Amino acid sequence: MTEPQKRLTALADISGPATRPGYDPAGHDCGIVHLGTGAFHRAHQAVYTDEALSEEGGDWRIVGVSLRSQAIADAMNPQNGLYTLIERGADGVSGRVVASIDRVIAAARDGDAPLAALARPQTRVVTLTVTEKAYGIDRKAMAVDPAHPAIAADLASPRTPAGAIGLIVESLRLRRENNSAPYTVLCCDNLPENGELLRAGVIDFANRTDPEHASWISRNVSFPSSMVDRITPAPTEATLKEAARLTGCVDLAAVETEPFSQWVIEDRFTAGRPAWEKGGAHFVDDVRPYEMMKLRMLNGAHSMLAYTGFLSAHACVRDVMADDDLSLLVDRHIHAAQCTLSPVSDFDLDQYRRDLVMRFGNPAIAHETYQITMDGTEKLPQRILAPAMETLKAQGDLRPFAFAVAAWMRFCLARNDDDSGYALRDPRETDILAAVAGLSTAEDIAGALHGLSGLFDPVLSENQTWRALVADALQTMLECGMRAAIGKEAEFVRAT
Ligand code: CS2
Repeated sequence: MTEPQKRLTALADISGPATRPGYDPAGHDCGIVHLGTGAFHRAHQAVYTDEALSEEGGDWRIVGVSLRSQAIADAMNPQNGLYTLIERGADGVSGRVVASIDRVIAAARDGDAPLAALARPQTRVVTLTVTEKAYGIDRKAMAVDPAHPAIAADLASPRTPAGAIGLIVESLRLRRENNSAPYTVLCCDNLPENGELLRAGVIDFANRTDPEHASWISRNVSFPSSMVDRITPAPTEATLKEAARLTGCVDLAAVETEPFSQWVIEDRFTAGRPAWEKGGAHFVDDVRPYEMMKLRMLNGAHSMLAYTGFLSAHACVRDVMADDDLSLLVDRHIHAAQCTLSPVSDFDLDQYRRDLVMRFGNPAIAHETYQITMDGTEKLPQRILAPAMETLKAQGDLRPFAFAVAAWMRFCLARNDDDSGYALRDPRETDILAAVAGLSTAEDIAGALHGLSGLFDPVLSENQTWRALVADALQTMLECGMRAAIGKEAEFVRAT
């Protein structure tokens, strides 16, 4: 195939097998502002919105806002927001062009454009995928962390905010001033009770600057929770090449993902919403059982396999699953997580577990283990530590969770078994490296990391059984190397 030259700028440009949306984008105004227009949003919420627009129409196109990156705006705006969604399944590849995003604002250079988009009366829903660490909410206190860089900056100048919470608070104030009804705020990050959490952060932030506004928000703004799921690796050259084949155009904003997709949402929208159910979204009264299932079974196993897999030279999740010993430990972890859950109505958890193993093993998806290792301190509490604490309470088997935590601790040393180094990429990187500096024994390292402020609940960190299991697993990892430690752990599982 000759390489295409023309950039994707209009649906009429498409000359390949990619399918097109069933609507004319120009006929629909924007009704959603999305904060965090990365690959995940383009593989998930934007696709549900595309389906809703195709099936039901409505003024529901999306204005994307990138809080940090300018690259996404630079890739998408010259394409009028169009991009290719590539689905890679075990039995083939398919592509479609998505037209639900109108444009992307790069907050770092576009002045007050984010506030203007949020304050626009036509904006009726604000969705977010900004990653766990971007909120700056102390999850134990259910309040903002005034030391978080974005929170500190926005508390100092609340009228010119740059962070997610500051933008929401100020734009809601502008809307009140202009007599526009509030929008609904829908958090789509992998956090437990994400709507409730964001609500608490927004109200606490507002309280610190304008208590009357805080009380108005608490009375008038709805923050439903939602659970999102779709495995989406970072796009690569191969993604762009495949998009060129599918569209006959150059597409610098293409994303690739698995065929599976899930979105469970609490149906509390005060200013209307797109017909996301047309794209398969599931509306429920209480999202908690679904999010717990996903955070503990999928994301928990993901974190465990990322630390063990990365440190045993498995670049991708599919390579982990092709390693018999490690895939056995992944399945053990998923099962241990499942044991902490109450039944989820209309849902077969055993089937979910089998599906997860298949999804992780998808040979067509190159999902890097290193990508998942990022931000461990933000992910561990809800993914691994919460189910570990419940297992402790129920006197269940703590070993799978201790093994996962030991692997994270081994990763915190920032060096492979061959002594080559890598970046931790964790917001608490400095604390972590300072805590483990100069330590060499498993007991000392585990002791230091258990002592990181606010990370481990004392119920767990002061439990001797737990501490011994973590230290033993870490000891084997340090003494024998990660791959051999995996082998020994798998041998233990097979023997019991
Ligand atoms: C992953 C998630 O990077 C990670 O931490 O566990 O991004 C995961 O791929 C998604 O939640 C799947 O829906």
